[in-house]
Amino acid sequence: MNDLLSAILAGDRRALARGLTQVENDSPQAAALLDGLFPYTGRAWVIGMTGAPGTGKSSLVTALAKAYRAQGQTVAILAVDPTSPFTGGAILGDRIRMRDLSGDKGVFIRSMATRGSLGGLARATRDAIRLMDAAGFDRILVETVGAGQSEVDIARAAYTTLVIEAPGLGDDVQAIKAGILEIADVLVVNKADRPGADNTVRALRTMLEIGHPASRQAMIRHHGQMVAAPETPDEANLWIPPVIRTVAIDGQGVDELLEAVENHRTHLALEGRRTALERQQTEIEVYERLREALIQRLLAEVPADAIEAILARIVARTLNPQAAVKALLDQYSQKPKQGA
Ligand SMILES: Nc1nc2c(ncn2[C@@H]2O[C@H](COP(=O)(O)OP(=O)(O)OP(=O)(O)O)[C@@H](O)[C@H]2O)c(=O)[nH]1
Ligand SMILES: [Mg+2]
Repeated sequence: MNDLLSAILAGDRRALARGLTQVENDSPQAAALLDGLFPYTGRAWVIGMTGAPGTGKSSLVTALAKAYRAQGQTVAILAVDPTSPFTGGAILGDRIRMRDLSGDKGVFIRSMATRGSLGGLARATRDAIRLMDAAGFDRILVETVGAGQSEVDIARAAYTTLVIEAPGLGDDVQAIKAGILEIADVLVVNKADRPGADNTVRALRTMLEIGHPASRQAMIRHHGQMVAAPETPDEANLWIPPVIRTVAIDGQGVDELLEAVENHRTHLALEGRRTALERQQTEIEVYERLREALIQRLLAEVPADAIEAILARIVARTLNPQAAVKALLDQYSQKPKQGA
């Protein structure tokens, strides 16, 4: 295990690939590996990229990776597919799309599919990012299809989150899901070569104005005239997500996109914002893990037929779910032992 650990820290790609497989399988070795690696993480900049199917995420990941390589940064790519239990067709397409990157030792590409629950995928994603981080990559690009919870999970593992839209996904405002503004640090309108891109940009800007008060300076009445209100320190502190147009297939706008990501990175580096973000993400992760661990610990004590009996009673309306949980906790939860 120590060999694998030191090989990953030394940037050995095969060791990294093996470590990632263990993380994906949630093996006991993976836990030991992560224990050893954790002190060496926190150096890479993690960029989450999410959006509806086919908006051009993989093409954009490839283009962004190339732009970072041109700057001399190393890049690891993690393609997370929450919709499929197999690394199937989409990934095969990505291989072709990302083929420009193959053979470059400064790029590492890995895909991960759902094993078991979505919660399991979120954990595996975080852990995979940590391995890539410890292996010394400067930038980690994490692609996931915008499928509800998964994009929020990715945002919780990334420092900068890009939300990718494309024109022609139906009604422009309808296609842009609510809640996206909360997770987007940079909004990308890809396929800007296609008709309708202007409408998509406009729709996003409108949503930003409604959702982000600081994105339009407040107007106040002053001596009978409407003038811009002075910025409050709080507003000056806010990051307003820029809207960037790209054409991933020919590289248009990719430099601007890279600049927006790096600006966000600089923004977070100031005034302890990054620490605050990490504190927030850490809290979520620790509670998630705690919840999972407590449930597993409890269920390890409860005989399976006892659970079955409880479920049957609830269905028969002779027990309600709240009372069932209370009874389980009363009967099985470990009380601190005297002297322990
Ligand atoms: N015209 C045009 N086509 C693009 C652009 N970017 C990507 N495409 C095409 O759109 C299709 C989907 O691109 P992908 O990069 O696979 O999109 P994706 O979002 O990763 O797709 P999934 O991972 O399946 O959700 C491919 O045929 C790309 O060649 C663009 O800027 N303009
Ligand atoms: Mg893709």
